[in-house]
Amino acid sequence: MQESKMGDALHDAAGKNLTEFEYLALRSPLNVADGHARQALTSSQARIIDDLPNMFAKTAARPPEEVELEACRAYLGLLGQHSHPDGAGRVLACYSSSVAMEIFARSLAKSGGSVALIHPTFDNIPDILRGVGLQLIPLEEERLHEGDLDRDLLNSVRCIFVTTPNNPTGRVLSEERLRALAAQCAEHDVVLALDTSFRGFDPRGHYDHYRVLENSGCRWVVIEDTGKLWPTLELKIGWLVRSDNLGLPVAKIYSDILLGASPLVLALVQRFAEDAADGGLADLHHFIARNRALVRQGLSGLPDVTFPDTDSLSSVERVHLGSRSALEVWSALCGHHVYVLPCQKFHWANPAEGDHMLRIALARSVAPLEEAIRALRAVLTSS
Ligand code: EGV
Repeated sequence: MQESKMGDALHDAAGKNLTEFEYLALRSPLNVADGHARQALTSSQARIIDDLPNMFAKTAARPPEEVELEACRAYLGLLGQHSHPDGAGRVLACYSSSVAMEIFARSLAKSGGSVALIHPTFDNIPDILRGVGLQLIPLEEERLHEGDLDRDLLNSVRCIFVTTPNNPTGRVLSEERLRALAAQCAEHDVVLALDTSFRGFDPRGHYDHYRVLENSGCRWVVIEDTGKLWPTLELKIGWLVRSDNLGLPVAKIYSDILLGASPLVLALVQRFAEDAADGGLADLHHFIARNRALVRQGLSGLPDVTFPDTDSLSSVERVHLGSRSALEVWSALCGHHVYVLPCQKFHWANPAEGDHMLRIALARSVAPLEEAIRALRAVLTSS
């Protein structure tokens, strides 16, 4: 009886997408599942939040396009993206990067076709792309970093979609590889789409992507996201940035969905970006590095437990469990009210590849992270 109940629960769990796993975690203080920032505000960030009523009044008195332009410049400037366009219609502010992605996907789907999508990656990307009727071809992360793509692949797709730094691996597309990839996309008239939602955490992703993209002459979009960096209770912006020659009706489809993002949220993003430029980003990098060390040390010495993403600077950390089942460990942890993310669904074309891995969120306050890791250690010791 007990065994079959457990079997049913695991069967139910196996059908969930990553975000559905994240929903389960939202009500627990020991939520290390989602990749959103949930650590405490720093003292300078808390001062910005204290100033919200004042910001509201000031922002209400300004032209919205000016608020939007300044927020975008502050954020993209912080991350080294100095050559970003800021002309009308080239940067579209959305409520979230998933909304930006949906708008891009719908504009691409109007004329059908296939997309080569990085594998593994967060599963709402394949779900959004498939949801508008596009066919997907997995592009192995390893393959992408090795060298040029197959001409046959480039001839068979309308778009190459790359998450950099990738989620969950943290792997960053180098400037040299981006330049070569953009040249190949230009040659084959393939749209190059980048999702850079995690770039804030990794200085290797702070070279000026827009200079490389603009110089390549390829058709491109970049989806930028402020939502992973700062604990702003889901007040965030996803920007859809595009090349002049994109040739897809993104602005039209944007108009179907949004009039615009909130100027108050844009002003908040600007203030957080300025604070980050003033030392906050370096502090955040130290904070994440410390939490990563805490996870690795907290699980050290356990037989067959390893950390596959040796060089990752991202705000998530994968743990390989050896022969242990990720779903069983996930389920045992739920019993301790600790929520992690099993990795199957990141491997959207071959979920079994994620059978023995968990993802731990690092953008959390130290005390709950330590408590979650103690529980994980106990579960792994007895399994
Ligand atoms: C992460 C979830 C969706 C996404 C979580 C994420 N958003 N499904 N629209 O933001 O790594 O946990 O990216």
